[in-house]
Amino acid sequence: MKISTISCEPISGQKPGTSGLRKKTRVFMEPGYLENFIQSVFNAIGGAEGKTFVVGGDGRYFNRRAIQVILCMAAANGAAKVIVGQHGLLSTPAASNLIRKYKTDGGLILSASHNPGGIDADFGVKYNVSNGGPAPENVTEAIYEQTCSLTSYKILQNEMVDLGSIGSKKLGEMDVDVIDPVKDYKDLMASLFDFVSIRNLIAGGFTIVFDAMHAVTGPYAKAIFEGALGAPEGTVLNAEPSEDFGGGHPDPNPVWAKSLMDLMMSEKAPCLGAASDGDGDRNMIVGRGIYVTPSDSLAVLAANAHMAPAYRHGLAGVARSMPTSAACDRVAAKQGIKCFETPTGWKFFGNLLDADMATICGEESAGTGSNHVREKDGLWAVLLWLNILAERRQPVKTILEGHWAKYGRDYYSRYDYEAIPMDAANQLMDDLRGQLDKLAGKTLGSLTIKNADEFSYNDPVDGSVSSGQGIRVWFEGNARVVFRLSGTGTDGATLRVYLEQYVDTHGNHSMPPEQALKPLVESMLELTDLKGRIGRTEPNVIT
Ligand code: VG1
Ligand code: CO
Repeated sequence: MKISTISCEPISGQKPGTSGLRKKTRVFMEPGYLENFIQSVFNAIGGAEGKTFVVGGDGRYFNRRAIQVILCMAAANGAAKVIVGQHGLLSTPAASNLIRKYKTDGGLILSASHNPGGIDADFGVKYNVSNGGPAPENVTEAIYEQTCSLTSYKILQNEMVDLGSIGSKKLGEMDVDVIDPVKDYKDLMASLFDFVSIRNLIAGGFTIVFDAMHAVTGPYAKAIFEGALGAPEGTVLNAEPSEDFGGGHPDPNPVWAKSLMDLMMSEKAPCLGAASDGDGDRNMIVGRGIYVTPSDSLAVLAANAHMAPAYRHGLAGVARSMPTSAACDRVAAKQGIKCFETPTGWKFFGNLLDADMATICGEESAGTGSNHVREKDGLWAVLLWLNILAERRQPVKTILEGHWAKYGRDYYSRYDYEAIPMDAANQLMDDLRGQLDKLAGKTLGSLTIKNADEFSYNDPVDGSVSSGQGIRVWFEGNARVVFRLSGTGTDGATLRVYLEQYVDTHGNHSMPPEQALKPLVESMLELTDLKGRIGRTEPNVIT
C-alpha cells in the first residue's frame, strides 16, 4: 500500500480545551482539518512508529469516517497496532480501560461528550496518554504547537478497514484488532463490585431505569444491568446509539434528561433513576422523589465506598474540581484523609490517581470516577450506588437525608450563560480579576464578602502550575460563588457561575435549592452587573 505525504498549511485554532479539541462537525469535515490535528498529535508524542493505540468514539455523526482517517494515518506513520471498538464505538471510560489493560502507548477518543451530535452540531477528538487519562497540559501544548507549524501529513489513501466484524485485520503493515467494545469494561466492573449482592437486590424487587440518551452507554448498560445483573428488559431506555442522539442533548442533568426526572418525581418512579452522557463518562443519579446533585453524590460515594469490594480497605484520599461543592471535603475530614482541590477537567486528577494520593474523584458537572481507570465513569458511579444500596437496603432519599444530618448540606447550583459574546465574557472576568483585592468587606444585597481570589493549582506530584482557573468569592455565612469560562463550548463564550451555600448539621436541610441560594444569586447579579453587560440575568441552563 502506498504511503502518501500530503503538503499542508498549518491550521489556526486547534487548541485543545478542557477536554480535547471540540469544534462544529462541519469544521472537522473541512479538507485536512482532522488530518492536521492527528498528525500534530503523532508529531507531539515523538512519532507513531512502532506504537500501539486504542481508537474509538461515541458514535456521533462523522465518527466512522474520522476513525478510518485515523487508522490510515496511524498505518502511514508506522504504528504497530490499533485496537478499535466494533463499529468504531467505545465509551470514554472503556477506552481508558483498554489503554491500561493492553498497555498501549495512548488512545484517540472521538467525542464532543455532552454536546449534541450531527452535521450541524459538534464533534471532538481527545488524545489520552499511556496511563489511560487525558493528555496533561504539557502534552496538549505540544500538540497545539505542532498544529501551528505543520507542513505535511502522512496517510494511506483510499483504504478502509471493515469495523463491522470482530477480529484481527491488517491495514498495510499495521495490525488492527476490532474488539467487542463492552466485554473488557464489563469484566472490569464485575471485578470492582459485588454483582451477586446487586443481583439479589434486583431480584428482590428493586427497580432501576437507566436512560442511555441514545448515546454510547446503551450497549454497555444493557449488557450489565439487563444481562449480568438480571434487571428486566426495558430497564435501559434509549439504548441504541444514534448519530445525533435522537436529536437530543446527551447531557445527564435535570434539564436535558427531563423525561427521566419527571418519571422519578411521579407515582410510578422506580427505586433508582440514572443517566449518562454522549461518551459515557458523566452520570446522573435520582432517587424516588429526590435528585442527587453531583457534588452530593461524590460525597455519599466517598462516605460509603468501603461497602464495595474494590474499596473495602478505605480510600487513600479524594479529589474534587475547585467549583465542586465542599461536601466531599467534610467526608474526607471525618475519615482523616486528604481532599485535593484541582482545576476543572479530568486531566488534573491523573497524577493524584497515579501516585495513589486519591482513590475517588469528582466534578460538579456530573463526573465521578476512581483509580480503576483515568477518566470519569458514568456506569461505574451507578454501579457503586447500586452496591451501596444493596448493602444498606434503604431508599436513596433516606441515605441522602442521613448524609446531610451527619455532615450538613451544601446547597448547590450552577448557572450557565451560553453563547455570550467572547468580548463581554472576557471583560467581565477581567473586571472581576481587577477588583479581587478590594472585595473583602463589601456588602452586596444581604451578604458580605469575606475574601476573593483567582484559583491557581500547584500539582503536588509534578510541581506544575496551572493558573487562571476560575475566580472565587467567599461570603460571610459559609457561601461561595465561582466564575469561570467554559473550555468545551463551540459557540461564543459560556459563563459558568457556581453557587454554594452550606447549612450545618443543625440547619434546615429541606429547602428548595433556589430558596437557599436566593440571597447569593442576588449578590452575584449585583457584583457582576450581568444585566448591564449581557442584557440578561436568567441563565440558559440551571443544573
Ligand atoms: C465541562 C465541565 C467539566 C468537564 C468537562 C468535560 O468543562 O465543566 O467539569 O470536565 O466539561 O466533560 P467546561 O470547561 O465546559 O466547564 V465531558 O463529559 O464534556 O468530557
Ligand atoms: Co462526557
